Amino acid sequence: MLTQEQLARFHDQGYLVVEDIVDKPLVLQPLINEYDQLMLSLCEAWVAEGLLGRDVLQGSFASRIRQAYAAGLDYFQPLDISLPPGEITPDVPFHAGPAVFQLITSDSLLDVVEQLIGPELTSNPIQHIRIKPPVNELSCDEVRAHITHTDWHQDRAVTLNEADNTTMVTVWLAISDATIANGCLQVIPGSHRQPMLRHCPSPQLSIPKTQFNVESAVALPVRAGGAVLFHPQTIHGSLINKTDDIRWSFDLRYNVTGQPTGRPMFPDFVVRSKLDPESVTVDADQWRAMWQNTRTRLAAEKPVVIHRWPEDPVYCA
Ligand SMILES: O=C(O)CCC(=O)C(=O)O
Ligand SMILES: [Fe+2]
Repeated sequence: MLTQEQLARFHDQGYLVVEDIVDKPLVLQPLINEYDQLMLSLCEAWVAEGLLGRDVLQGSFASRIRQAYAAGLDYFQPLDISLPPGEITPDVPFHAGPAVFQLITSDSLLDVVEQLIGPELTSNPIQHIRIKPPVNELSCDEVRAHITHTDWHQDRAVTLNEADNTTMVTVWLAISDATIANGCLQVIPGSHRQPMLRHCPSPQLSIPKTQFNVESAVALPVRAGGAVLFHPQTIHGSLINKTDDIRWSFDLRYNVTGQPTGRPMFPDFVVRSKLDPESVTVDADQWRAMWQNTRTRLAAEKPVVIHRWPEDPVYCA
């Protein structure tokens, strides 16, 4: 639970670092184990196809990630906890496993989120895994925000405009210790007080640095099992991973139940409710089925659009 002082700091600054927000043996370790198995099976398939050498099967989780990246294999989408934007195929991989469900619905985490936005809580479908290899192993044209550093943006801008007034919070959870050296999050304190700024769509969704005072940025190291919580208008990004190990985080979001999620084509679900406790989804299989059904439906529909920002050659120059 947060102290009054922490709550006041969140509302004043637009962010808060909370160490040990989830239980290590009960929540973090099962998650790490689940991903270890998943990455091993991906690598086994790639070995069988001749895309990776057998030695990858002896290595660690981190070395498998790095070897997959080096071989040009996409480890990201099969590990991600969302469908991708754009064209959805009936077999596009994603991961909605039981340990991830346990994380999203973890009581200690929801207790904190409840203190920030109240007891009617929905898991917002804008949620990702980010496993960042060392920058010196990335190809020089790598721009993807789930692989390299993330440019400055507000999370409000990754929703459709239906959610412009939705009360929501982002929970950025460190799975490995996040440090200044390996690419922790950085924020602009107090920036949640301004409205959403215009964003540019490429090479990553971002706010031009001319639009805010980048000098006031604060880097937010946090240990594994801890989180950075922030407001949807807080300007943030992440640093480059300058170490020789991976940097691993999840970003989850919650909104007040009944308000638009900003990604209506993807499934949300109630994680906590005082008004209607029966409405809470408690079954991990049911949650996975929601995503599977969504994939089937979207495979027959137009490509998924996740933001509203056109390229503007003057503003975005
Ligand atoms: O981890 C990162 O690189 C950035 C994550 C982010 O933008 C978010 O959690 O909203
Ligand atoms: Fe973000």
